[in-house]
Amino acid sequence: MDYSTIEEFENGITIKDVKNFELNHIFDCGQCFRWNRLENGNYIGIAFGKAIEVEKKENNVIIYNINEEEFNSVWKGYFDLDRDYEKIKRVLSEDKLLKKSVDFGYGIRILKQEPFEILLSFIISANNRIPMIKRAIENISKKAGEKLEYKNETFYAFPSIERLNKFTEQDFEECGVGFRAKYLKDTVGKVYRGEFDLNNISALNDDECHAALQLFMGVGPKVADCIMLFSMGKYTAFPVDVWVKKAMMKFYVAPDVSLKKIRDFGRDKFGELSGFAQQYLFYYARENKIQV
Ligand code: 8HG
Repeated sequence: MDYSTIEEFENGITIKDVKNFELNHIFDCGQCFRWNRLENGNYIGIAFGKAIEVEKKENNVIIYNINEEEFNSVWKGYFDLDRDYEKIKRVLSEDKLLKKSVDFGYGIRILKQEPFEILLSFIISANNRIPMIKRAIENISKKAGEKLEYKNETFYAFPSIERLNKFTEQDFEECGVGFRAKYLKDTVGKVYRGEFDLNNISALNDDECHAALQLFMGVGPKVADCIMLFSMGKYTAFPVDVWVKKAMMKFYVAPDVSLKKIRDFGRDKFGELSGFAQQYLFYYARENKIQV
């Protein structure tokens, strides 16, 4: 467990003595698209139908707009606070090549996000850039999501399956998703009609889950890895995008190795901790714009 106690106050909670928790590492490491930094360094994000604000003050983390009960039922799991990241970092740092990335992103935690939102978000992510992905998800939420008020500002929750099932391909296109509109339309329909059940997929073992996710249109091995890692708690996932490929080439493998081989290599090397290793590598490579 990476904190000591919770204290509730009028419009939020304080998590005391938090370890391995840095706002920019968590929210800017590529795993989420609905968190934005404010000028004072706090972040505001939308998840689970709420707008919440997070502040780090010395060793405490303050979450505004939730109470202790909501923390226990939703946010503790979302921030993966029951996990000891010290231990993960210790094991991964035994690899001197990986240690550099772990030291760089020492406050990363893997968020446990909502499967339906993450499924659509990472379909949008394919061959896309993070600012564009964020904008498209924001547009989709504005178009069909529930209005949320926080600090006299309006935010929009990610839309429900029912609301999104009413979207035409053109509705998606208007949100800036490009050629992925037809994949999104098809995917929402499959989930809405119950042809594909995300709870069932999530209950499969890691390899079966990875295969099952790829039955959705627009989901290949990389996107499936992201979905299972960021929303289903499956940590043998090892998503290989351009940045992870560069990092792996820099540290471990030859330039002509295929994405599939890089994935296999990473999973063999990092085992149950593959997903974590991948996140430290992604953040390090992208923030430092590494070249190989
Ligand atoms: O966290 C991520 N890990 C990996 N491996 N790839 C990611 C993450 N987040 C993210 O957006 N991507 C992909 O990288 C999506 C898109 O193809 C590209 C944007 O930099």
